[in-house]
Amino acid sequence: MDVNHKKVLVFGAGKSGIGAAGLLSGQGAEVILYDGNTGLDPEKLKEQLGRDGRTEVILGELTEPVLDSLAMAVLSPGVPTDLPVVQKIREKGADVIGEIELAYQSGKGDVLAITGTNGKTTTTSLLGEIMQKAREEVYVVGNIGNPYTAVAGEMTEKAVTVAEVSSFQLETIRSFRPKVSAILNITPDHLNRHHTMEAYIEAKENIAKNQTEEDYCILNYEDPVTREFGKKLRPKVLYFSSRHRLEEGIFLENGSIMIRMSGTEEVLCHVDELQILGTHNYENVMAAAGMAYVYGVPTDVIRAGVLAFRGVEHRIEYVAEKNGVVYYNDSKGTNPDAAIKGIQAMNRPTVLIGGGYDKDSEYTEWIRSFDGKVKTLILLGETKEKIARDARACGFTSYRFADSFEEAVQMAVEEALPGEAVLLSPACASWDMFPSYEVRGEKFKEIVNSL
Ligand code: UMA
Repeated sequence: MDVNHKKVLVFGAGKSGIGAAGLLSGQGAEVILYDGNTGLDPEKLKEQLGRDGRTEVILGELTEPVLDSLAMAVLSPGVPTDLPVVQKIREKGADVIGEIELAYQSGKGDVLAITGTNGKTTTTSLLGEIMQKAREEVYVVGNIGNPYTAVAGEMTEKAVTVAEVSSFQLETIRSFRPKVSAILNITPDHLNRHHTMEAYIEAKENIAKNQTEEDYCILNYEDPVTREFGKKLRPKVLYFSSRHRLEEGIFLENGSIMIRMSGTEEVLCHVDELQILGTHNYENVMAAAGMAYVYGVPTDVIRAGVLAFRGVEHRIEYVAEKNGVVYYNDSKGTNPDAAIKGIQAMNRPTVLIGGGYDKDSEYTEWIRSFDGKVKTLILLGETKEKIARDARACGFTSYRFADSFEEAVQMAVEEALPGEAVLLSPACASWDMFPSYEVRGEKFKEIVNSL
């Protein structure tokens, strides 16, 4: 849409909203930055908006005259699409899109996009590093923490955008069409927002909805949902597998990552050469490598990127060893499935810190994965009672409750003996206590480093 001289509402004054407001303002729109939280500081928001002094900031309620004046609304990822006020904006005839769609419409060049319940950030970072070795103009954006709208305005035709896209962001796309997409896996998450598993899967699968026969979609052969999805797709499909030798695709065989396509077979690397551990990470490597490969990056460049990659902050991150206890920060374990990977990576008795924002998750599989490794579970946040109930049902009673994050870490410090580990891997989002999992992880590291 040509937004010049049109009133556009940017819904949500977080990172995405600030990025979107700047982009729209540059395109001549009359921007209103809106946020439901009246506790925000309008002066600080104006500062964040920078050079643009024209954007109006509204906090709290939206009045009828404002609603009537809108030509378009751009939703931040965290804004549910079924909010009554969003419904109302639609009914009044304004175009409602998401921040990713706005950026896509405004950006240039090719997009390589990654979604999935777990592994998105690792795969996106790795693909970003590979692309930086292969191309001159590379942007790494999206759910990873850098809003796509913040850079869309500066792109040239040579740009390659590597985007991590969440189900929230994919719910509101319209023309977004990646040249190469990937769905890493789909397991239950964010069910309080999407309501049903079907709606969550549908949002994820949106990543490929505008792709054509010229494009590629990289899918996990070992995930029943994504394997099935590949059978009905318009774009070309390339599977990756950690368990099967594939006719065509990228797979793990005797510890080697193999690429097999168009009658040729190459060894990319051996997993012992990698700096990241665990089958879930080998899957992330295969997905990123597969994306780069079908995009035309030479195998030796992919190999160099993969071997140099050191992993992602807040993901089973080693923090420090204090008094013989090793501390790991897995704040990015924001759902039970991700947190299971955290436990699996532990090789010593572990004091685990869990609990947080309630996303309607089930915790029994996570508790079953403890496999005798978890000595004590320290619980906090909105979900603590619910997790304790699930733990009792699984016969695990070695848990304690903490009232604050600081208290939880302190309890873990007291419980852990030399030779043991403390792992922050909450299986829940951070939003009941922190603005993001990054802030939670930073806080953990700060406390541990000050011990
Ligand atoms: N808001 C309202 N009304 C609502 C909901 C939110 O006014 O009903 C306002 C809030 O008061 C707040 C603002 O919206 O001021 C926040 O918007 P946001 O939640 O979209 O946050 P951003 O800072 O824009 O961050 C978003 C993503 N956040 C979410 O999806 C919740 C970030 O992903 C992303 O990095 C960023 O855009 C840049 O693209 C974070 C995330 O937790 C890391 N993602 C989830 C996940 O990975 O599981 C999906």
